[in-house]
Amino acid sequence: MSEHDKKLNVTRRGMLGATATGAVLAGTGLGSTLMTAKQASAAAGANLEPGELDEYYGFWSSGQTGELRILGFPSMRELMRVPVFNRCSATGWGQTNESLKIMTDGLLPETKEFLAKRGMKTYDNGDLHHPHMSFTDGTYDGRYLFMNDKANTRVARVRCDVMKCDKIVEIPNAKAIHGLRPQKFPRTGYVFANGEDETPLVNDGSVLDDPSQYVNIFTALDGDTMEVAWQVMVSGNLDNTDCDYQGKYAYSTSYNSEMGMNLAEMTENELDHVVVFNLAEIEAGIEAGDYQELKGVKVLDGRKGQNKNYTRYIPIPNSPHGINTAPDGKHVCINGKLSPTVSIMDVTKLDALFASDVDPRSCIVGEPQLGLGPLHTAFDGQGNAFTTLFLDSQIVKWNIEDAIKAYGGADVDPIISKVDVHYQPGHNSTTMGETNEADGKWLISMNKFSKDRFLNVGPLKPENEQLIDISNSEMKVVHDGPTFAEPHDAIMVRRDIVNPVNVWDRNDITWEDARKQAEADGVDLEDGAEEPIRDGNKVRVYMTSQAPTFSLEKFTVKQGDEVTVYITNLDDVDDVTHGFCLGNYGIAMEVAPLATASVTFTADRPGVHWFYCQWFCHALHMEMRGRMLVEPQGA
Ligand code: RUQ
Ligand code: CUA
Repeated sequence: MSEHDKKLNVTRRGMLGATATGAVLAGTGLGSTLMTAKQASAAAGANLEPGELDEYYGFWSSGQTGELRILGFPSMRELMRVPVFNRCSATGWGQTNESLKIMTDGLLPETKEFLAKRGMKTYDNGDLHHPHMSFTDGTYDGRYLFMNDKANTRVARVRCDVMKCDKIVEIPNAKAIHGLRPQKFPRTGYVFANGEDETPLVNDGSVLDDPSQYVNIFTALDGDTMEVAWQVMVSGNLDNTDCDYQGKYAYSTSYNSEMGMNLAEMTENELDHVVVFNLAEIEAGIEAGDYQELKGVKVLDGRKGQNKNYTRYIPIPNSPHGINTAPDGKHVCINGKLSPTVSIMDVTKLDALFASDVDPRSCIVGEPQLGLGPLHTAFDGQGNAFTTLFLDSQIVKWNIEDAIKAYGGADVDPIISKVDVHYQPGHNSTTMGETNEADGKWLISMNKFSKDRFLNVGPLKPENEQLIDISNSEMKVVHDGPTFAEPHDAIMVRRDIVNPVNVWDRNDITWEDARKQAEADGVDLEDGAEEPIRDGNKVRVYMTSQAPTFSLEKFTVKQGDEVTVYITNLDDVDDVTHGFCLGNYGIAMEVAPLATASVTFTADRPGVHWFYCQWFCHALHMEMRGRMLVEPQGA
């Protein structure tokens, strides 16, 4: 047992073991006070007492649901859903003017045109796979979360101060943004995003069924401005991506080096590759003007055979999927998927790879055989790695240094233990595991199938996420967590890093447009206006909310008017959110403490229409309502 194991054994397992005796006085960590049996098992972590707070924030993708989810970890209690690429009935995301601005500003002009023909302002679906936090100096800094949309080729950002999405950009030239990671060092910095599907570079129909003219695109965004900094054309589909702790390289797996169009073609080669991107060389290439400008973006040519110093292609067996940099800052695990191996790349050997004509495989320093279907690897910060085995339905714990020794010919088995999971794991994540502060406490296995683990809910089953205690050499599954479509990936962030506010700042940028419009109308948002302000057939209604009333009990407009309702919530109390729901108009939105929210619609139904507060706020919440009176046309 390592020193670390021993210590954890005392603080966690020791207490667990002591539950039978009723009470235990433990001398270290959590145990310096007298604990009851119940508290002791709570200290084991997964089951918190009512009112107890979790040690970590979990930020979860939701796959084809298109939202971000926040969980308390390790209790796995779902705390919040943050709408991003989806429409949300509760918050009005995708309907309020503030959210529509975020959802539409970053769309490509041709997309806006295309959607307008369908009567849409924005896409209302998304496929969110990879949420990752911004970094400073190799660890999370609590500023932002970044995430991809594979369905409609977008990247979004969520502000961690208010836990709302503030930017969504559609990436030009690329197709299907999949792998996504923020730069770890010196800071984010860049956000790296993989284009998974290959298409003609100018995809306007002039090239169709001629795959030889298709390319894949790697994109670097600026995490501060959310503008595309540059793109690199590559050969082969890009799958997952990660970057180093030195700020020099990013790298992406590629599962279709064949550039095949069907399954047989795509899996033909025994070896696919990892593409390594040399950030300094790419920046120098841009400086030197070695790019073409396409849709406002500088695109460099880093395809195979170009022999430029922007990229290198390292052969990897076979259709590699996940790629994960270890907290040691040196080793990168590339998960073989169709190969039972994980290839270990040494980042300190990458300089040589770009400087001379060395064999690209020279930076592979280990390739342990772990089991069938390795997809993703997580780390404990103590030299061990945890790899999901999709086909075997297992997690394997193995030692990186031992794997390197074995590759060098030593007679050591790097595999420490395996644990069954239920079933078919994709991603796994450890607490702080993708940072240089990995703490080796917990692992979550995100399993694609749950089959018989839960009550049957019909042909569509939940996925299953299993919490695993990794504080000992034997891993232990301690919790099953069913979840709906489809958490791919998650990060677990120490709670001291994340510090959201309780009420909005009145000066927040989110309702800047409302502020300007109110100013032009001579209205103070915090006072509201007694009467609607008419400007042709545009009518603006300024209201405030304070439990349990709106400042207007009624307002009158004419049929056919374009009405904008602005609501400012004057309640600056924790958790007193109001809403505005306009019956049979399909309108609803959230207005959190001290926020302003607005919504625009055409008053095309004459008559009396009640609006009400749809977030329970007060004993007189039911009474928090009013009327919109719509005078019929010609009246
Ligand atoms: S990928 S199951 Cu979309 Cu993250 Cu590996
Ligand atoms: Cu205000 Cu309910």
